[in-house]
Amino acid sequence: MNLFTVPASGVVELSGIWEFTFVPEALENLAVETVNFDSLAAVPGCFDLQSGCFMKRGTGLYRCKVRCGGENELVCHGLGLRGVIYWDGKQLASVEAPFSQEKLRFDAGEYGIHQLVIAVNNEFDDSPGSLFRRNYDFYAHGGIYRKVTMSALAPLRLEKLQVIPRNTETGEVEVSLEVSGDVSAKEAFLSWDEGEFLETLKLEKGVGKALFCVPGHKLWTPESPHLHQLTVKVNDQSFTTSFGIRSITAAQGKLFLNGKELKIAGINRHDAHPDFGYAVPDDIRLRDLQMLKEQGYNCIRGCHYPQSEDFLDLCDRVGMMVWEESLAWGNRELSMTDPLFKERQVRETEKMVRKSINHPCVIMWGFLNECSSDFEFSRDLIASLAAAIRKLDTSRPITYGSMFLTKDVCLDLVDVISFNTYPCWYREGQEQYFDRENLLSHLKELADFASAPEYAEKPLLISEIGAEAFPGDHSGLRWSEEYQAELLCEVLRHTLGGGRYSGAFLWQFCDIRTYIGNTCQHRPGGFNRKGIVDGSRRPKLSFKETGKVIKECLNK
Ligand code: ADA
Repeated sequence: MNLFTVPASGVVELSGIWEFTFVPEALENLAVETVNFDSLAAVPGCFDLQSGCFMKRGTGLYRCKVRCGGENELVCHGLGLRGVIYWDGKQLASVEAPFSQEKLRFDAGEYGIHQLVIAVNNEFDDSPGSLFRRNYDFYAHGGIYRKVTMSALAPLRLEKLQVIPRNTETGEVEVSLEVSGDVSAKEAFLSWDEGEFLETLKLEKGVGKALFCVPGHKLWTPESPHLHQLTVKVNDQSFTTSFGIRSITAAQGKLFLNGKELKIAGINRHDAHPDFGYAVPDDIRLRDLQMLKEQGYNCIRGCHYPQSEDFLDLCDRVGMMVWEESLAWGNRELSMTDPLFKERQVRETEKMVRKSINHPCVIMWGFLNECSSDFEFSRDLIASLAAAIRKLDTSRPITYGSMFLTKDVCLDLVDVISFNTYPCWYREGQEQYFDRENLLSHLKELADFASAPEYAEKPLLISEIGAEAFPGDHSGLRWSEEYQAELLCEVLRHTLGGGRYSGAFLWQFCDIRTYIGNTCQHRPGGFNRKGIVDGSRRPKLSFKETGKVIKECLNK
């Protein structure tokens, strides 16, 4: 059994091989004390990729030992589909939302060796309030997707340390600090980029907010992703965050990054891998980003759930912009009008914004991918999510991927119009070869629609578009690498080449595991094969071909 020790200060990652067992029962029926841990599993990891419980639904129980005592904080950076955390056999907390970062503070008891059990269940919840329904077109894995960390709580607890860039010319940023516990300190001391603690922030009951100019500031851009660091010291405790100075705005029908028009050469990326599920190692994430950067891609849509902090750190550092969105997929009236669904959507969307607000790579917030935005009944939830985000952050535009295109009745509620559309794939008849005219007339129809006075001020993006391709099929027909490459290249030429569009997010980076037989069409072998690389990241023709077009269009 792994034994981890929580240090006196700092954080310990509980990553490694834990004791494990799989049981077919649901979480409610579990008696953890009688469970026989007869196997091993990796944390992070998806248990339903392991032999023994491969592709099975039920509960995976993970156990490790932790040496610590007193008040502690445990952060579970994301699991799925739901979990319960036990400390020395007693239930501490439950995790309701997949991919969501859950923080819990608790009294670990006397200093010594304790037992931590995390029970993770991957059975489907078909109720209207469910966040991960069985018809979603990405596999509902069971496992501890992301790292689990622990730290000992000091007398002063950090609740919030936010840095929002306000002026790219002067390097002005807005710093918000909130601490709890011993809140007697009247000020916090600030140090930029490991310099001296020269500036102070007034605190009242542990809360303070003020504007500062970052000395010698440099802008964050995808080409030169400069990061700054802020350390705040309160009493003898200090807290550090990195941030970037850049602005992102939507105006006059365009997107602007640091005041310059921005064209999005984007791609949708599931943080998934056939061998690791959603527990994608950082090494692979970094290679994915490097591959995309080399082809000139500048933005990822993190479909369709909040991204891990580790991934966003990588994007900050390599200079890859991100559209981050909360978890949802194709939700219809039953969910869209369900009070529990709304409560969860608002809570999880707010959590995402708080988690990611300091990351300069995140340039847009999204939610509710392909919901029923063609009906008035969806307006309440969409408006509530937009309002919840704007309350926390007004420095980034808001959008959602609409599949209802010209029939959408909610586009006025967001800042950017984003269309998910599949011309030459789902929409038309059964043309065997790529029909360029068909694609272009469809893109033109959407652009004309978005040029009407009520939408003309909002930037227009294609947020999904694509075609499946079997690696090795060079027939030139549908499902071939050529067909996919021709379609995607034409989309980029059109959306990056001037005109109404601010660019496109192709669907998608890599082939992903989904289901063979559910409501989704055409998923041979249980994979969505619209990737420009396959699941193992082997490039298809479109990978390099789209890269050439991006470089031509963006003059790289
Ligand atoms: C939708 C959806 C994606 C994926 C895609 C497809 O637009 O948003 O998640 O399922 O279609 O491949 O059909």
